[in-house]
Amino acid sequence: MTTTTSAAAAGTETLPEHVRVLVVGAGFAGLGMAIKLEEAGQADFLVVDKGDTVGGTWRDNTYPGAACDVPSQLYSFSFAPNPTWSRSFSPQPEIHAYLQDVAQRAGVLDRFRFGTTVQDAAWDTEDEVWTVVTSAGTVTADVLISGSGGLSEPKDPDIKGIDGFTGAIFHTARWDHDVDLTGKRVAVIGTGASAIQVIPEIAKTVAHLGVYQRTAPWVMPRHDRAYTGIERLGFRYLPGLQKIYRSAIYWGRETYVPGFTRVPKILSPAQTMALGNIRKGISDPELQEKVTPDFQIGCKRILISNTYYPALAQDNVEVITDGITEITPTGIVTRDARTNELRERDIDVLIVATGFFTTDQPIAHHIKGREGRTLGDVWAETGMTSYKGTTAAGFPNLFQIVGANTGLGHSSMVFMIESQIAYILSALQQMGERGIAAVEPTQAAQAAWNDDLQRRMKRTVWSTGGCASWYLDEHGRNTTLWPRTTFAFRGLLRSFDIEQYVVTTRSDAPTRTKEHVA
Ligand code: N01
Repeated sequence: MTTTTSAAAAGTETLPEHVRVLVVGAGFAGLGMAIKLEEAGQADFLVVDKGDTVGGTWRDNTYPGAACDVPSQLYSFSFAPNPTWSRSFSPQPEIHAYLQDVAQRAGVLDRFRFGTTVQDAAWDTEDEVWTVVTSAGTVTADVLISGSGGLSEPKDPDIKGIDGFTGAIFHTARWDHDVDLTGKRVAVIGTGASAIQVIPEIAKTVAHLGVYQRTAPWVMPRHDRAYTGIERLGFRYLPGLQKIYRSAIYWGRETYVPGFTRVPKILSPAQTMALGNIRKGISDPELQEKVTPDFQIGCKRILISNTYYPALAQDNVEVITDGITEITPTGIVTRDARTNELRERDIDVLIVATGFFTTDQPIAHHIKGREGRTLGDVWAETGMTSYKGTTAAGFPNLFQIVGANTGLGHSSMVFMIESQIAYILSALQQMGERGIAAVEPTQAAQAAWNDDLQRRMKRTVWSTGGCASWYLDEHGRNTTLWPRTTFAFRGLLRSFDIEQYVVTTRSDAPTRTKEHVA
């Protein structure tokens, strides 16, 4: 094995030869992991990220109107409350600033390497380390933690002619701030969470906005407001106050779980409220009908906005539901489903709000396990699967934060992330105490975990609600969402269940023994 060089001691921009723990990604997951490693006295870690600051998706998504649709009292680290949130639902710049501030205060940034992209990671069965090739050099690590998440790689639509478009074109997650949209003819493809935030903002200044809607989303009112001066004083000087807000939001959101997972009828009042939101924002019956979804609420992510429908009702905005057949160098061609007639609309700027690679995480294609196959190869056969959303059979000492079936439609991903961090820390602690070189879940444990998940999926609204969504993979399996309460997830990941793992022990002697602890 290569000699261990403490990354903590390195403190330079070059990569050390070896670290105990390499973390990929500096979003909520990677940053939270780094802070908790530091707190646990496991300082020999390195975090690499392709961007130039911490923040992950909150660094990359800078489109106008970007904001969180989970209140920040809950969508923040439990160990780092922020008394300065300006509103109940924070805008993206505040969340990004919060993460930068948390990182600064934790004193961990000396072990972050920005502008460093992971190109390939392969498990070395002989030395029992990950060999990770990055754009800044190669590093080996005993443990590899992927915190790259499901929203890191934007997905462009595969539409004929799109590459030949000669105007400005960009994805919402890679907003081009150099393009001035004032007075321009702009098209937005997609009507998901990102689109409904950006549309009201740009509709204010563009000459014409074409909203290309393939599926109408359910959009509920957004109960967003600025915090009062008294509340902000309270957050600063009454430490318990933020905890009370956080708990109230947390438990309020947990009450949605049975509606999503067992009895979708419970969501009917939400559907009525969303229909009311359409009628409040749009008076034209034809437009109301166009934007009314034809599936059960909850089947796709429920969106929240008070400004989306009024924006669609503006004179300079057109909702286009005809399917796109082609993009020409200067416009978008659609086909009228009834008359079969083609129509081209000229545009200056094309904004794609078409989401991310969620069921086929790009990093999986760069991680090679014990048998030399990538996680992506394995998932191509099995769908995205893992044990507890965190570890994978055949991939020793690989931990994924926000892995398979850890996503939420109703609450804060930061809660799930902190649950996984605790599990990983417990694993590292047990590995250290017992002289364990490598752990990987047994095939049986992983299969049982996934069978249980898929059995639970059958009656969820995500499977029965009559929609196609990014929650489902190409085989129709839901490999993205967690179908239980978030506290159940936390309980299951409270401590590392080593009996479900194949363990390679490391003795002082050079020989190592493989044992199945169960
Ligand atoms: O992406 P999406 P997003 N032709 O996949 C359409 C998080 N997020 O970036 O529904 C035409 O939801 C597609 O149509 P359809 C959050 O987790 C959070 O908006 O598939 N249209 C859909 O309308 C969210 O769920 C916040 O028929 C095409 C849209 O593009 C996730 O990010 C804010 C198409 C994609 O919607 C992703 O949201 C923003 C094609 N070829 C985002 N391909 C918070 O506030 C796709 N579409 C926390």
